[in-house]
Amino acid sequence: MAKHEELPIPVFSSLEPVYGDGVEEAQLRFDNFKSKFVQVFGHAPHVFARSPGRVNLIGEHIDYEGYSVLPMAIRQDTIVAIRKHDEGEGEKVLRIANVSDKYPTCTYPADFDQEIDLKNHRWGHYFICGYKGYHEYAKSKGVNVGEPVGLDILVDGTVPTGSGLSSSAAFVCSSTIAIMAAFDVNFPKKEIAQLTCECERHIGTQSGGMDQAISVMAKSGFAELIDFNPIRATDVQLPAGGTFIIAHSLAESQKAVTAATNYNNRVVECRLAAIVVGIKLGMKPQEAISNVKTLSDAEGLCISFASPHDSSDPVLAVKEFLKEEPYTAEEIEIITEEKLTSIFGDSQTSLDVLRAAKHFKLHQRAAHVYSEAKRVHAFKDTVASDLSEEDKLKKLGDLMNESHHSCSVLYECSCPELEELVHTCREHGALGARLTGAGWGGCAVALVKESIVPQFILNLKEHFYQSRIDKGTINKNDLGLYVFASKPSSGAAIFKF
Ligand code: NG1
Ligand code: MG
Repeated sequence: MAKHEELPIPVFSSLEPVYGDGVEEAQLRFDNFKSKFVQVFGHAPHVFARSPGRVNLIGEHIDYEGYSVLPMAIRQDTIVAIRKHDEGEGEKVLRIANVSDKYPTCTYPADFDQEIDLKNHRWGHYFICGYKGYHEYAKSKGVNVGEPVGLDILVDGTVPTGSGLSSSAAFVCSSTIAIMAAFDVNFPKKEIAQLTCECERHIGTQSGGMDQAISVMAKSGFAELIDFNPIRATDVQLPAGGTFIIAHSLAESQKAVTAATNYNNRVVECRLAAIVVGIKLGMKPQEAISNVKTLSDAEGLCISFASPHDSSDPVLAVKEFLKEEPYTAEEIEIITEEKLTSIFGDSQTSLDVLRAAKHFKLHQRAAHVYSEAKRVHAFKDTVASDLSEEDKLKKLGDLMNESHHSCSVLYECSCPELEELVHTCREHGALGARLTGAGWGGCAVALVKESIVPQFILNLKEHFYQSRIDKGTINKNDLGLYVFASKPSSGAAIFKF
């Protein structure tokens, strides 16, 4: 039998296989969605695609450094309906409408081939990522996409935005898959995961591939260990006695807007740390700049350069080769013998980072990445171990707490609201709690014993959310959107009804 990731995106003629218990609610949503499409565009859509958000259980900010991560899909998703115009029909434009009034209809020419205008952020840009991605991919495979034709598109997303649950990947993946389905092509999931990861970078964040990989390849009932280069997913069956609770800190992180100082800044710092480690291990600066792209590349060097009495442990290499005080650009340039602006000359988003950065915390960022990469494997090994369920859950919780500490102190991607939330979770019985996703706002994920779930959620409501309800930050009736238990859900799908 072909491996899961080698299979194309499944095509279904009913909602049942994807939505399971929630099928009635999903049916209602799709019925309204279809009517809305007809109301907006005057025709029925040809095809639908869906792709879910995700919660990352452990392995934060290491996917772009080449290390494995361990997320699971959540039931919240983005659905996209599409109708491809016949040749010669109407204007050759992409009209992208949303069921929510928050998102005004966006229009782009069907032959859109310039870079996305990052200075003017528009929600439709995420669809365009998928559109560009599909065309780039088709070109590389020699698929003829024919003359540009108009597309009518309607979108409905239930993954909360700016929450670290990857609404962006849900949108980009469902768009890409819907476009492919409209053009009658389908590829193996692992290729779509790679493609969508690359095409989301058009939005200006130098993301790793975790979100798209899990969104495309998730299987109901399992978390997945995702490896990169090449992308691969291995099922991880979580212990039955534990539940993951997702809770929003109510601080929204606008990654597309803050990329230069937050997300992309860390990507640049990791790259610099990797180059410096490479040079300290004996590589010529030019050689390190050309070949050492990630901290996992640098770890590979630690192994091959280490003499018998040296350790090849990258955590020790960080201690030995990277000073704890932040580096100035000039200090790094003495080591690299090249201007940072020329090292990153081919990437505008990295140049934006260099312009905004005061200094570079190479030691701390690398120490986080290497220790977090180990925690992912410890998590997976714990799940598979023969510890008692009680001990397993405790160990998983400890690893989540350690991960949060590292994100907060070494990677500095937390924020006061997330700190308060994580502490509140632990005070009320969570075995472990951590920020999830990029951070700087968004959600925390807590591991809680199944038996205390209802009480735990009540406690969070009382001790974290009530004061925010009183202040009017959120509406009491919306609480279910901000704190909920989550089971591992299924991945991307195409629907043809
Ligand atoms: P979110 O939380 O969706 O912004 C981001 C990246 C991931 C990963 C995490 C941190 C994108 C699309 N996703 O996720 O690849 O690096 O942060 O672990 O940028
Ligand atoms: Mg995102």
